[in-house]
Amino acid sequence: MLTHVDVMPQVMGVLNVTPDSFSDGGRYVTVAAAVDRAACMVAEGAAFIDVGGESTRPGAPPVSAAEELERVVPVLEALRGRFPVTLSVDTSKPEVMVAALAAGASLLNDVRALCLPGALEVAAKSNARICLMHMRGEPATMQRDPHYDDVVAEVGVFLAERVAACEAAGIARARLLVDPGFGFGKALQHNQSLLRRLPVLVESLGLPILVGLSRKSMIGVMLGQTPGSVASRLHGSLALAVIAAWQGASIVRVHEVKETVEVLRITHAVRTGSQ
Ligand code: 7PJ
Repeated sequence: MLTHVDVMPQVMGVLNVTPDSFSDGGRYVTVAAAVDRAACMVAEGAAFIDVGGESTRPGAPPVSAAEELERVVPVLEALRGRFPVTLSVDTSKPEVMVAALAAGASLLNDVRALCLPGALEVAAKSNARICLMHMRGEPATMQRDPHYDDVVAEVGVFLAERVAACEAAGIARARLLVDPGFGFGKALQHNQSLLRRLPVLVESLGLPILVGLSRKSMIGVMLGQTPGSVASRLHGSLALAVIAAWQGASIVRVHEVKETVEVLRITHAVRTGSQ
């Protein structure tokens, strides 16, 4: 039987179209530049392009739906049909979901797991795939001393509840992905526990797991880097991608596609004894 473990994880390339995103803010703000960046990520092996117009970095200010729409819709329209990839939109707002679906997105990647009013209904009316992510709190305050008694159990219960809510709304399980939400209301020890015990979530939820670890501050913490310096997080990001793949993640969301594809190919070859 072919299980998720026998398949090499797919890579989702991050395409931020926010002027304020913490790691590559402002670089891909024009549509042409965003298309070029997407073309590069596709050539490097990305199976998904995740277009995001709301920065969810810790402390980021909220963005209006109008502003988010203005950022993501032209980029999705320009990418639609152009590359053999799944276009994803990183949003929580139902209005943005509707417009993004119309503009060519076929994956709704929601860090708020369809919790905003109306989001579940929009998702149910579409045929899109959906990524349900766990977040504790809101970006503005989520990193202020987060507490869990058992982070893996609590994240698992939350995700199972959101999966159940989706199924109750008529969304087939086959459309769902789940994500423990690394760095979203989690201290280093929580992120480490989630990664160390990822197989528990793989088993208990029985759905493909997407992980976002690329350039996250947990790397800076473990390496003792100055807060805010993201330039030298590549090797840490790759180490975490390898661990996540080994632990059963199905999709890895990253900024550096080429390097990630290489380390995932090696991980997969060792894991399965193939070439
Ligand atoms: C994630 C995300 C993540 C999913 C961001 C960043 C912050 N979506 N959107 N999972 N992170 N599904 O890229 O560091 O971890 S935005």
